[in-house]
Amino acid sequence: MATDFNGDGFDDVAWRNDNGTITIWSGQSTGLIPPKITNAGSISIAWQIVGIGDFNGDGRSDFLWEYERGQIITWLGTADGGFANNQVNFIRFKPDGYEVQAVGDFNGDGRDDVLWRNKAGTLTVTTGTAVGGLEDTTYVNAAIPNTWSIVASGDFNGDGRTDILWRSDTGLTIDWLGTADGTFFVNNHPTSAVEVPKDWYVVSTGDFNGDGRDDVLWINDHYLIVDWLGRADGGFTNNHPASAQQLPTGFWATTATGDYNGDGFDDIVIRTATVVSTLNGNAAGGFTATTDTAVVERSLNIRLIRRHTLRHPAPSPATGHAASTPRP
Ligand SMILES: [Ca+2]
Ligand SMILES: [Ca+2]
Ligand SMILES: [Ca+2]
Ligand SMILES: [Ca+2]
Repeated sequence: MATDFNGDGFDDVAWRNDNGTITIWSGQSTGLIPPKITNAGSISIAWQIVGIGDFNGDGRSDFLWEYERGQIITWLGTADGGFANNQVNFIRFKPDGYEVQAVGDFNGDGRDDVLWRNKAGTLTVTTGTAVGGLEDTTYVNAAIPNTWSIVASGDFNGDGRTDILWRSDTGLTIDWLGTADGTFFVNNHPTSAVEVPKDWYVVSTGDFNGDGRDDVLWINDHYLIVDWLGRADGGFTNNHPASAQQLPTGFWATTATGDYNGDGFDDIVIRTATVVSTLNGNAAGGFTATTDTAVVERSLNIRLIRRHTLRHPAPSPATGHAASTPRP
């Protein structure tokens, strides 16, 4: 997920320490490393970041926070690499029983929105407002069975609206494309459905080959990464030949993607327990390892966004309207 907190055109990475402190590493022409560090504030760990996006549409990425009792606030990115607590403009409770699934500009109005899902599998969207708040919409789809999970989001077909990627328990992937109207998504099953072996997992998305369409980054049990390139029809081309790469011994996590060196190709941050480095995207949609590394404390956590698991054993009825049901 590309994140540019200070709006300078270079993507940045946010870290959070176990004590709640936020640190920003700012991208620059030389890349993310050596890190250009801003200490961006601290908040009790009773508050968790549940999403990152540009909710007020000013070109700077913002944090979406959730308190343990369900209050939701935003912090708006500022030009100096810090954040303005937006509690004065915006505080609300999350939709009852719902958890954040994805953040993106689903309707293409220039402000990021939040997609929520409840335990019954029902989706709803709140849309970003000019003051960095969230407005309820009338969009609610019928329940999607909990054998399906939303595993990623990105603008896969490059039309300016964020799309979402689903995966079933059996490994099938399908995307839903963002639309300008109030329904938010159209099921793109015909062009996007692919069965992927279950030892492969979606890590993240980013426009790794710089063609204006987001691509999907996969990893397998043996830490091999491969990307799929987004196509104009919302389907994907498996880019295994150009992108397959074995991650280094001791590899721990790769959750951040963005164009940290500003060359137009999204890059990947990878870390071991104590060392961070980047793989730089290239025109073929592959990745070029850099020799630059930075040391980090084990307690510094790049996986900021809590992943909710909404599975529960009883299958939900598949009664959705046809355009929004990801079933084959
Ligand atoms: Ca913003
Ligand atoms: Ca799209
Ligand atoms: Ca692309
Ligand atoms: Ca880059």
